[in-house]
Amino acid sequence: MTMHSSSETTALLDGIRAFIEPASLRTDADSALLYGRDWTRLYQPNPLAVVLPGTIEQVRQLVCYANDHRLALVPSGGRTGLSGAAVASHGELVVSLERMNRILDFDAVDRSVTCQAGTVTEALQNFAREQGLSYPVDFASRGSSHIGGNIATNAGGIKVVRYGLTRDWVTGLKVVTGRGDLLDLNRGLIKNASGYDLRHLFIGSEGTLGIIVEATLKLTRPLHEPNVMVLGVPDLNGLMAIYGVLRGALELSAFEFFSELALRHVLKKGLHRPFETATPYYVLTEFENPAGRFTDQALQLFEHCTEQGWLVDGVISQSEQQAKELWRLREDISESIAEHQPYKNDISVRISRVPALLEEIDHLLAREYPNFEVLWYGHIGDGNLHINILKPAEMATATFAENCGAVSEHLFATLQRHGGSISAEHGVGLTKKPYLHYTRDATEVGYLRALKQVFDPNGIMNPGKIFD
Ligand code: S2G
Ligand code: ZN
Repeated sequence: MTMHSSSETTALLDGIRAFIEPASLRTDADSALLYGRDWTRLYQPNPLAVVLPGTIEQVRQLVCYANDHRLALVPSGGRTGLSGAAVASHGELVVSLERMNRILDFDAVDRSVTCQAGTVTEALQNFAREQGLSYPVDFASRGSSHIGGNIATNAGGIKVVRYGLTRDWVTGLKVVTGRGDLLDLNRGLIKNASGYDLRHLFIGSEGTLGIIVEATLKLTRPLHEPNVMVLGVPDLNGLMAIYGVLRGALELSAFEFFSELALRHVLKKGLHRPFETATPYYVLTEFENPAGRFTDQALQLFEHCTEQGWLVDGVISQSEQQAKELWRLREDISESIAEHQPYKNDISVRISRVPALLEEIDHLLAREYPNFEVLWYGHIGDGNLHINILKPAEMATATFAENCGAVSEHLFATLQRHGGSISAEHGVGLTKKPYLHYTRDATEVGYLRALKQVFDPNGIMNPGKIFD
């Protein structure tokens, strides 16, 4: 896909105006900046224009038009992504689903909700709560992210240890393929053994196979009186030992960790320490505790882990308000460091490999990043680490990205030895594309390309994302 001359641009836009109302086609600079990028700040947004379809039929017309004119499309949700998958920097047409944001159907017997792709995640969570149920996939960007984008990246977040990922909650999907065909996949069925399940191809496809326009999602019962514990951990060795003890006795819904360095950035924003002691690492865990039935057990486990030297201090929430405040120590990390333009790693290994991996990369990062501030945090309970290197204020972004990219080669080679993934939940997009081979071998990438050819034969769907 190439950039367009001004006469080509005029002709292309006039063609779109034939089936999209003027107010839903934006060519102004502010819209280009707002809709032309996600939360990454490594790429200069430069879309041809931004179009906001209101119906599935308009989405289909856009895809057919794009095929006829070999016009690249970048599907756009809440643009909270961190790998550049929603970046339009080469004259692509951004297709924003934000106008298609309605909840269309709910069935209490099925415990199922159908919504348009542009539904904000938090709006769906609130709707489920109003029905006495829960949509349990949760993360800090819930107020901005769209369900369509959550599905396109198979979003994970903070409750994966109990509820799994977005993939586990999608029971139906309507997509417009890169050919312009509308597929109505699985239609909310629990069982459907009628051949390949194409739904699961689109989940995590990052807009490269087609555009998700509607989703049917399962709901579940809400957590009963969850309690939050934050534990002070002296070293990485104890982390997974604590996890093993707690998960064996309590119904955990979260097992997160973060370093003292990460905590200090959150504290700068006005939050308070969970307890007096400052420790190198912290665990934040959440467990169901109806009527305080498990409080004594949790305290006994706390004592046991303390006797083993795995933790040195801790606090258990005494109220819903305190639980929320403790969660902010973990959830506010990302926002509190954004000003430092962090180079983000989002890696995963099997849980059993976490201790060995932590040991190896701790040494690697200390050796390779002696002068950079490295923050550790993430969903350690499902094997997912977020390692963020903060850009020194005086260092140019390009120089910093080059330095970190070089270290990433070492990090991903280590990860490969542990059978891990270079991207646990943030997707590949643009930022992790150069490193895909550490996780998917050439044969497998060949199959990915073959599938892309089936669904998007003219290569108009989000070209350049995941692989070239
Ligand atoms: C998290 C949010 C994005 C980031 O905090 O779990 O997935 O900054 C992240 O890494
Ligand atoms: Zn995360």
